[in-house]
This record gives sequence, structure tokens and C-alpha cells, in this order.
Amino acid sequence: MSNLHRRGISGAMSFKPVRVMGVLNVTPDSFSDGGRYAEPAAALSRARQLIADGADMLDVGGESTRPGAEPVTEAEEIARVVPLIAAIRAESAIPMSVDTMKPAVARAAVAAGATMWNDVTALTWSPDSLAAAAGLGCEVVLMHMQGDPRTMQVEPRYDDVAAEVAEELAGRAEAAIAAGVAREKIWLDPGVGFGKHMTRHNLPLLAGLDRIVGLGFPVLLGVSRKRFIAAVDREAPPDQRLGGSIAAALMGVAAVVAAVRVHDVRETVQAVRVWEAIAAART
Ligand code: HH2
Repeated sequence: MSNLHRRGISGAMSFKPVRVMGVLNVTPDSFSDGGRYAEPAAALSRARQLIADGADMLDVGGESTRPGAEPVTEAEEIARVVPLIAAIRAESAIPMSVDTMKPAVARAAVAAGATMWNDVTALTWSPDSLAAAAGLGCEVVLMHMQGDPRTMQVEPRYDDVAAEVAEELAGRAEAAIAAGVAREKIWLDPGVGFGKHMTRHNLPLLAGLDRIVGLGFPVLLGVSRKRFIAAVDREAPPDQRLGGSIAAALMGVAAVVAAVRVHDVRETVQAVRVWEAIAAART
């Protein structure tokens, strides 16, 4: 059975709508929204807007992972994300991840109400990461990256990108389980744009998403506003990449990812609901 069939047509039993995760970056330098929500009041009102727009989950980040980004101290990152997570939790039960590599930030965020640790280093940043995730008992996203944010775009190399990413993610999932993370808490993410050539790697990775979905864990896909969109079409700043973001997110829906991580929640929710409604109407 094709993935398309699994997502939409094989009957209500197997039909699971894709979830939309709204991005909330409280950083001065994120690639598409840096500086816009650095003030606490602006960040909280953005969170409310994302929820009103139909977000099923939120992802709060206090350190940019864009290529070449400078690291942030633990204390600074905690100061950025923890009060915001607590303020959102005070008014909403929405599932919420913290986008961080640092175990101390993840611990503080979960104590404040985060339900998921989104780690772009797949629990490799610190020797304490695996044990910290096991101890927290929250959901955890293991994202694939070749290299680290400062150097990852210098010269990424793969022979078969989708197969290699799938194999490495399977290895990280095994490591997490061996360290005591419950299997059902683990999500995988192919890490589009993280140590991948703009078109030579990101496109075959997206075309081969079923390799990663086939590992049997829920998959989170982040394509929103990423640079490869401008490389495929024409040069455009991040906030003018909505069409490409939606097209790539729908490729994920077709491949049966569990959730898409996006900046433009309302538009993406509308696109995936229409996609799913048409798929469900097939006979
Ligand atoms: N992409 C970004 C950041 N975190 N986490 C996961 N799991 N998957 C992704 O694809 C992903 C991620 C980059 O986007 P953004 O948060 O908008 O920018 P920045 O890292 O500059 O804050």
C-alpha cells in the first residue's frame, strides 16, 4: 500500500491527521523571525496567535541553529525560554517542546511545563544528554545533523542521503532506548537544511522520507521558510517562501509524517486539512 493510501484512503481506522507545530523563536538572530518575539509580551501574544491559528503543538527556542549562528550561554537560554513556557502553560494545555541542545535548559523547560525536548543534535551535544532525556521522561525529538551549526554547511557529504539519514537516526533511537528513554516517547526528524546541500541533499531527502517514516517512530518535519526553497525557485527572503514551505510540508503529509514544524500556522493548517479531506474522499 502506498503512503498516500495509508494517510488518506485506507479507512478511518488508520487515518491520523498530521499535527502542525508552531515555531516560537525568542532569539535575536533566528533566520526568519529573529528579534520579532524577543520581548516577553510579544512572545506570549505570538503564542496565543499560533494557538488561535490552529497549532496542535508549540516549539519554543532560545538559541538560533541557523548556519554560522553563535552559541548562547545556558543561563541566557534559560532566561529566554523558561518564563515564556511557564506563561503559556499557565493559560494553555497545548503540547509544547523546547528547542535546545542543552540538558540544563531542557530540564528547566520541562519543570516549567514543556512536554517535549526537541534536540537538533539528537542527544549528542553533551555526555549528559541521553541520561537527562531518560530522567525527564518527556517526549524527545532526535534530529539528524551532519556536523554542528557553525560548520554544517561547509561541505556536507552523502552517497545516499535518505538511506544514511535513516540509518543514523535509527542508531540514535537505539542509543536513546539503551539509555532508558521509552520507545514510545521518541520522535525522529530528518533535519532538512542541517548539514545538507541546498538541493543535492535536501531534495532527495524529502523525496525519500518514507525511509525515515518506515523506521516506525513518529516523524517531525521542518521545512518552513528554509533556504532550499529559494534555491529551487528564485531568491526570496524567508517570509516570502510560503508557497514552497507548504508544498514541501504536503510532501511530508503524503509520506505520513506525524507533524510539520512551521512558522505560518494558519496557512499550513488550511493546506493540510484540504489535502487530507481530498485524500479521504478517494474511493
Ligand atoms: N529547524 C530549525 C530549528 N529547529 N528542530 C527540528 N526538530 N527540526 C527542524 O527542521 C528545525 C528545528 C531552524 O528553523 P528556525 O527555528 O526557524 O530558525 P533558527 O534555528 O535560526 O532559530
